[in-house]
Formats: sequence, structure tokens, C-alpha cells
Amino acid sequence: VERKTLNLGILAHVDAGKTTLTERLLYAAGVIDELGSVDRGTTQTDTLALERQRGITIRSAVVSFAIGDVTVNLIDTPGHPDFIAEVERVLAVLDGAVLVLSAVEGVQPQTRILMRALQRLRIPTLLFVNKIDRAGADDERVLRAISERLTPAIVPMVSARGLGTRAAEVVAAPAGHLTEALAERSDAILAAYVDGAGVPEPLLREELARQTKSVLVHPVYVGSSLTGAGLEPLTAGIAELLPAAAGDPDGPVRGTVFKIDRGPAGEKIAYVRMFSGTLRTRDRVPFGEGLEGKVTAVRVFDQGPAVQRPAVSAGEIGTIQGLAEIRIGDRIGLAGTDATAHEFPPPTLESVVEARNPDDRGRLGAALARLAEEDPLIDVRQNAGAELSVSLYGEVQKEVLEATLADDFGVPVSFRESTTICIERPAGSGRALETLQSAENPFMATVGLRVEPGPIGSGVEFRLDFDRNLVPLHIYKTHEDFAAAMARYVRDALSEGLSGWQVTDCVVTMDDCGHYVGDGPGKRPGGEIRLHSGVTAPADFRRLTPVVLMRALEQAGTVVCEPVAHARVEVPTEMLGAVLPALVRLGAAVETTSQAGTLSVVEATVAAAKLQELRLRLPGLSGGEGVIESEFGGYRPVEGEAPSRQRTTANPLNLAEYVSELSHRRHGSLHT
Ligand SMILES: Nc1nc2c(ncn2[C@@H]2O[C@H](COP(=O)(O)OP(=O)(O)OP(=O)(O)O)[C@@H](O)[C@H]2O)c(=O)[nH]1
Ligand SMILES: [Mg+2]
Repeated sequence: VERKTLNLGILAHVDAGKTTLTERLLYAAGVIDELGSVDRGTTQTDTLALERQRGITIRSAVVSFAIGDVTVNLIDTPGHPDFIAEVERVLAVLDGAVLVLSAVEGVQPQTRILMRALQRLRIPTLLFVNKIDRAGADDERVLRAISERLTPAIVPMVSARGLGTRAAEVVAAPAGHLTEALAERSDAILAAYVDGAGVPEPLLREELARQTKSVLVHPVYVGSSLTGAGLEPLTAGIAELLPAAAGDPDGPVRGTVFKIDRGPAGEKIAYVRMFSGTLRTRDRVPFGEGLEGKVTAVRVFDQGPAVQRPAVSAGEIGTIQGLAEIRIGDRIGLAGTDATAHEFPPPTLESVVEARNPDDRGRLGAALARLAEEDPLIDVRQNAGAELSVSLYGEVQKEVLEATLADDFGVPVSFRESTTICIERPAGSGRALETLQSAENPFMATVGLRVEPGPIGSGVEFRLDFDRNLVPLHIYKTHEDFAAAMARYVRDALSEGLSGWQVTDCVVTMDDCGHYVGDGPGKRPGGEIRLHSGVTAPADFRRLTPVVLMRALEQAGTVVCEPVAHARVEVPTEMLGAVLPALVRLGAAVETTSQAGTLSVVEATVAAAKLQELRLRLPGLSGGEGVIESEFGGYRPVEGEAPSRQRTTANPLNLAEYVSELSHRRHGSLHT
């Protein structure tokens, strides 16, 4: 029998039982002889000291086991929203997923966020309602919540008995339900069902697998990772209903890096999912943005921990060593990164981090740079005042960073209070031009740029709009190469706008272009400040772009916008009189108020900066009975005075300073 591979993600709201389920699956497959426990800190995943201390997963982890002829590479992910970036990177490499819920808590905020991402990416997903042994477990209620709040396209596979006790167990759901659910999306099954003849079991399973793999339905299992109840049907479902990895091992090499670890000597270990081709030890491969390197070691996950192998092939997950500059999200075999549209919102907080011992400053910078390789979203910044700051999802992530810096890098630090990260959007349109011949242009290039507002959420769109013959093909291979390089320069320049925040939701058009290749004395440009002479080089376009773009932006003006959250606040109705005015005082825009029995639900938009205050005040306002759920809700213009942020680089609007910093940079003095 040919073996198949399934790359399976385990996703859920925090504490639903992902790591416990992982342990249970490894045990059932015979990979481990003894069951570990999250509460004792003895599981196969959750191996970081911090994970064991806190009993939560912080980093995603890969383990491998077999179900019959299927090798399952399971990726256990963190459920805490502060570590959502770990989940984001994993989504790109999955063939299927199990979304875990608790039979007590049911559908939780993160459950909805994750399910939406899985659906957008069309990842076949089984649902597992865990913890049926716990007091308060109610599978019927959770099933209703699933169909109301996650998806109506569910197929209950089992039902539970003796809920809320250690003896809770599951039995197969009646076949009639399955037939009914599948008939909705299959004419053959519908015909047989209407006939009343009954559909043969193998045909039903086949149709269920087809509909699951096509993401038309989501089979739902229930059970307990703690007692093992319901694990058998779930395991069978994983092997049978989710699609095995496809891809040609003889095709071109193509893989995606989703995690980076360090070996004992500090060497990078990149986790790669191969989609096509075969990557061998000693192969030279292109990766990331135009880089290339030689693979010095390959390990492959195959029914246990990763083991040394000569090669990793299409469909497999392996680790590779030797590519010193590899980063998370890099593609291997093909240039570029998988930095497609993000599935989850960016971090909205940032905090200045200081070494407690001033002598540690240099080591802190190096440690943060290394952590940023493992987690690009922490986005380490150093401003003109030499302060280091990182972006964050929340306070738990901050505590974890603090502990990691102290424990793993020997650098005790303190964080300042977190502040929110704003963005800038252009207020109108602007245009600027610098030409090759002009006296004040220190660069050997002509660049004309127009900036206009784009649709909300559209990011930065870049276009070329000038005579194609003007593209400097002596330094860029093709028009496309030039367009891609310019788009990169533009995006880099927009990372700090007029008020120091990232500029987004805009369209930038390059409407003039010029270069100098030394074909005649008449064209030699003048200029007072000159960084180099001779023909136009890519650096001329790279350095001139921020100058022109910032001038265009200055003309357009920008609006500083702050992150907001959609909050759903549930309080006893008699407390509404106290809660509503408090919301308004916090600047919240109340959208709806509805009443269900003795409870009222208020939906409101709140500045992310006020959310923490609301969380802290709610217990007092609601007699300890308020519940708040919140979700990123985009950005809205700041009312009143707009906050600004110190730049990390010289402002291109001050040309003398900008040029002076560039020449310093060339000598490496500003690099950290
Ligand atoms: N009673 C009961 N407790 C469970 C079950 N599964 C997990 N738990 C407990 O729930 C807690 C969280 O379990 P984990 O496996 O760490 O949950 P997780 O989803 O991996 O959590 P994060 O990775 O931090 O999001 C632990 O105390 C587990 O012992 C179950 O089926 N029944
Ligand atoms: Mg976990």
C-alpha cells in the first residue's frame, strides 16, 4: 500500500484541549508509551519551559504519527489570541484541520475567528467537541451554537452519553442523520433517500469524504481527550475524511517555511512544508527575496520526531539547516515570500523595552533581532532617540517576551506601558517629481509619484504609468523586475508617514521615470550634494523614492487612525443603566442593545486603547456578572489631537539630514 501524508492543524480557543488531544493521538498511535499531561508539564508538544510553567501553548509544534496507511504530521498551535501569529503561519501549510471546542464553554471568540480563516482558505475541517467528562458539558447546546454561530453545514458523527462524568462515552449517531445531511448536497444520495430504500454505508462514507474534502460539510465529533472517550471515531475521521497531501516529488522544488528554531550551536533550523519537488542535502536552492544557499542537513517527520534523511519531498514536512538568512514565510525553490493577505489582524500595541542593566543594551538589540526572526510581527524598531520597541498583541505576549529575554538570553528587561499602534491614510491626493537634471536632486534618477486614497483595507497599491521605454533596463532585467523593485521601495518608504505611522489604504502611481547611462555630455546632471557619480544605479531609485513620495504625501496630507475593537458586552439587564453611560464615557459607539431574558447584550465599537479599561471596570459596573468578548474592528480617525510617533530613520522631507544619514549608513555607523 502506498503511504499517504496528511498535514493536520489542531486549532482552538485557548484551553480547549489541543495539546491534550495531541498527546492522546500520539499515545493511541503508539508513538509514546505513557500519556503526558499539560497540568504536570509532561506533554510531547508544549516543551518550552515557559509553556510548562504557564500550562499554555506559546509556539506551534510538529509531531508525527501513523493512522493505518496515513502519516499524520500534526501541528499543535497556541489558542491564546496573543499568539495568533503562530497560527497564521501554520495555515499556509495545512491539508486539513481539527477545530477543537469545549463541551462546557462551547463556541468562544477565538473559535469563530479561526473557523472564518479556515473557511476563507477552504481548508477541510473536522470539529471536535472536547471535555464531555466535565461538569456542565452539554453536546446538544454546543451543536446548536455551532450551527448558529460557526456554520450550519455540520454533520454530527456521534452522540454522547453520561455527559459531565468520567464515564461519559460516545456512540455512533443514527445513520439517518448522515443521509439527510449529505442529501442536501448530493443528488444521488437525495434520490436514494427519497426512494426510502436506504443508502449503503460505504456509499455514505464516500460521499461524506467528498463533501468534507470539498469543504461543503464539517463532520462533528465529541469526546474527551482526558479520558479518551470518542477518540476512535475522530481518529478514523482524520484518516478517512481529510485529503492527503498532493504534489509531484519529481516537479520543481517548492516549499514554505512556517517556523524557525535554533539548534544547540545557534544554527537556524527551518521547518518547511514541501508542495512540490524534492529537496536534498547539499542542494543549492533559491529562497526568500533573491537569496540562495546550500542545504546542509535535512530531517523529515515520519511517525515520531524528525529524523535525519537525505531528502524531503512533496507533501512532507521537514526541517532544513544551512540557510543562514532564511525567514518565516519564505518560499523555497522559488523567489519571494508567502506574505499574501494576512488572515488575522496585525498587532495593535507596542511597547518600549529597556535593558535593566545599561551594559546589556547591545545584547538586547541582538536578542530582539533574533526573536524577530522567529516572530516577524514583533517588528523591532529603534527610533532616533535609540529607544527599542516591539509590537505586541497583548500583555501575555509581553510577559513571555520578558521571560524569554531573561531566561534564554540572559538580558533582564523592563517594558513600558503598551501604547496603541496607529496608521495613516492619505487625506487627499498629492504629486511630486524630482528630475535627473535638477540642481537639488542628489540622485541619478527621475521619479514622479502620485499618491491617492485607496479603499479601506486595500493596503498599498502600486502602479506604473509612463512610457515603457523609460524603464532603466540596464540595471533591471525586465519591466516586471523594475515594477517589483519600485513597489518595494514605495512600501518601505510608507512604513513611516507624516506622523511616523505606517501609511496604508492608498494607491501610488509612478508617472515619470528617468535614468542616465552616460550617452553624451549634454545629459550629465548637475547637483550640489552628490553621493556618487556615473550611471544610474538601483540605489538611486531606492534612495530617491522616499523623498518624492513624502513630498507627494505632504501635499495629500494624512489622517491618523487608531485601532478599534468590536465589543459584545453581556450584562444583567438591571445593570444596563450603569454600563451604558460608562461605555459612552469611554468613547464607545453603542450600536445595538438587545435583551434576552434577564440578560442584555450591548454591541459597541471601542478604541482598542480603551478596551483594557473597559475590561477592568466591567466587573464593578455589572456586579461581577458582565462578560465581554472583543474582536479587532479596523481603524477609525482619531478624534482630537493625532498622536505621532518618532521616526526610526531620517525624514526624507529634510533632504540634508536624509542624505547625511545615507552616507553614514554606507559606513555602517547607524546599523545595529
Ligand atoms: N476535564 C477535561 N479537561 C481537559 C480535557 N482536555 C483538556 N483538558 C484540560 O484543559 C486544560 C487545557 O488543556 P490544553 O490541552 O493545554 O489546552 P490547549 O487547547 O492546548 O491550550 P492552549 O494551547 O494554551 O490554547 C488542561 O488543564 C487540561 O488538563 C478533557 O477532555 N476533559
Ligand atoms: Mg496547547
